[in-house]
Amino acid sequence: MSNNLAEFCAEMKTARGILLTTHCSPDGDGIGSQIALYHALKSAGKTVYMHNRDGVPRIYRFLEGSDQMSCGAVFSAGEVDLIISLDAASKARLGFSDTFFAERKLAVIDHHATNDCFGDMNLIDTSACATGAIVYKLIQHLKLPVSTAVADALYVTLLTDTASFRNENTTAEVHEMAVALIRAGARPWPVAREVYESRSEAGFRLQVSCMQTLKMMDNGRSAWLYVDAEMYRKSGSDGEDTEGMIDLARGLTGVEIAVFMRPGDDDSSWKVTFRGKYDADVGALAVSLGGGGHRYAAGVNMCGSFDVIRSKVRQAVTERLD
Ligand SMILES: [Mn+2]
Repeated sequence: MSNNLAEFCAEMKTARGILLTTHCSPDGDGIGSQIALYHALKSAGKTVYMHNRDGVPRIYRFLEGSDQMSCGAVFSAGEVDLIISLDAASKARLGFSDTFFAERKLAVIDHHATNDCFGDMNLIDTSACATGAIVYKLIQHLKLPVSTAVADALYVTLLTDTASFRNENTTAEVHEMAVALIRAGARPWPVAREVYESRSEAGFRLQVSCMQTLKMMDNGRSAWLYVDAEMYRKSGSDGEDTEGMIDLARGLTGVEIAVFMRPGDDDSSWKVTFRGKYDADVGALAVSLGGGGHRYAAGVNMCGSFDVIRSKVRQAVTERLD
């Protein structure tokens, strides 16, 4: 990775305008990585922009600089010659058309094992617990300051991609990085309050309806939950309010694979999310259905009716548990 790191640094130094982006339906790792690198490069005097297709989820809007993020299918707010993609395993996951990338160099920073190296330059470290951990190394390599704003944003990437320091990717290095960030000014309690203790009443009511959809399959080895458009409408909630619901299913004893379904971006598609707990590799499961992700957390967008998709997924899950 070190050679790539040097190449990345050289490219960033010569770039006139840098655009930082992440995948659709961004998570804490994508948003935190964008914001951390934004502040760090700004402090070096670079012209930097942040943009992603869907914007900043409500629970991450407390991060300083999040109001500088633009969103939508196109970016036209400034001149850009280098795009840096953060935490996206494929170009398609960014959700932009080809014209978005025209005449702009594309650099990729990511930690997904399924990353297909779609950039002109690729900084991929599959051993990193979060893309934010790679961004941290980059910032250190560039000798840029880790301000409180950078520290909070990077802390969010660690916290969310390790599921609060619980997942198997929680190593001594992860805790060491967390210590360094806290010493640099990251605030664990205010961050945890914003990320995990700010569910709206509408979101809570959605969770109640979602929990009623629980189905146990494969002799209790898989647990299934979903929300649909009607539940959103009744409770006054949206897709952002589904954050963390799949973990309720994985938390059941004996469950090896948890599956969560919610409406996709259009009427004819569904987002299917997977969590694994023991041996079953849900990353491979998602890939077999056309998606991607990690060994214990993955997902796929599928077109079709709820029933058809569910039976397809059910078959794939059962095969995976054989
Ligand atoms: Mn990530």
